[in-house]
Amino acid sequence: MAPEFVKVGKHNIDAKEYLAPGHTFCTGCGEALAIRLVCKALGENTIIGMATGCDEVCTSPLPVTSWRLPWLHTLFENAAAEVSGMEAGLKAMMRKGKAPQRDIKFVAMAGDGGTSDIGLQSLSGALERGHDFLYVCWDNEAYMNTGIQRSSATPYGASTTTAPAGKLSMGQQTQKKNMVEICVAHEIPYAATACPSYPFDLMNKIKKAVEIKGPAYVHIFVPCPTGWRTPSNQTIEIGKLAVETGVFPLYEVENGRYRLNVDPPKLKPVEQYLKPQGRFRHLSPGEIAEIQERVTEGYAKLKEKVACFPAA
Ligand SMILES: Cc1ncc(C[n+]2csc(CCOP(=O)(O)OP(=O)(O)O)c2C)c(N)n1
Ligand code: SF4
Ligand SMILES: [Mg+2]
Repeated sequence: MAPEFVKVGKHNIDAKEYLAPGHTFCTGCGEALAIRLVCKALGENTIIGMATGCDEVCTSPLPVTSWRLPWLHTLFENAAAEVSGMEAGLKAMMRKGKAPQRDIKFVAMAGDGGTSDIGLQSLSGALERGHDFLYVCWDNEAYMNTGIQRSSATPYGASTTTAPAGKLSMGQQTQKKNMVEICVAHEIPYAATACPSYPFDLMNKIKKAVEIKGPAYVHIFVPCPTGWRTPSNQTIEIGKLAVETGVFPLYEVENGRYRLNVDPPKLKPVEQYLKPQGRFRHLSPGEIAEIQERVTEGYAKLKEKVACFPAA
């Protein structure tokens, strides 16, 4: 059946909801919103393999499920391996006439813990083998589902339950792992960042990523009111501040060529992003200045790449 669309400005959005109501995400969860938007961009003929995390636990409290797309839960370690197996297997069956010929979108999904720590090896393998699939990471910057433990995507200075701020520590002491650049280093055709505060940019990137032949990676920044200690009605605003301060730039890399999708004429001070969040509330002016310096430098480096290797 052909999908029905609703018109929002100049955008045609799939009218169907693929994430059914009744899930157990917290109020104001950025991850829930991102999943809903990603599924609208993917539409039918999609098969999803998903690692454990809030994405899985909140959508499939058996015997009920919120999934209206074919969906398989996998281990924490191997979402990319599972989906690459599905892609290779189903395509082989189609070649042998054992399955109907269809253009199927194969999508792996996992949180930042399942991506940048525990599933990194299987992601790297799938990218290197060149499977025709999309990998989506929900980055809420910690292991949220099990109680806000730090991951390698947790930013410097954030307080988590396993890197708590207190008299002896300022919270997370390492820098956030740059997953997009790790994926770009695999020379895949498409890698991008996105955030549900910019819903059309996010959906356009997902559509582009699944149309491109070969592996694609989209890293989605998802504010988490529970873990970041922010009011649940501030999720969209916090996502915008991350982009407007340069903390989380929106960009895409097509065959090694860079494009910035939102480039404010002047970045806002990073303090405007940090201050509303309880996880950063303990930071001293000196620590904030240190973070500012790093963000400014990181953004300048990204702009250099855009200038030296611009996307067409
Ligand atoms: C090998 C393994 N280790 C630990 C767990 C327990 N576990 C389940 S969900 C989760 C946290 C997931 O964090 P992340 O991938 O960032 O997703 P989020 O919940 O933050 O969305 C953990 C540690 C597990 N299921 N498997
Ligand atoms: S803990 Fe965070 S990511 Fe998980 S459901 Fe709640 S708000 Fe969403
Ligand atoms: Mg997480």
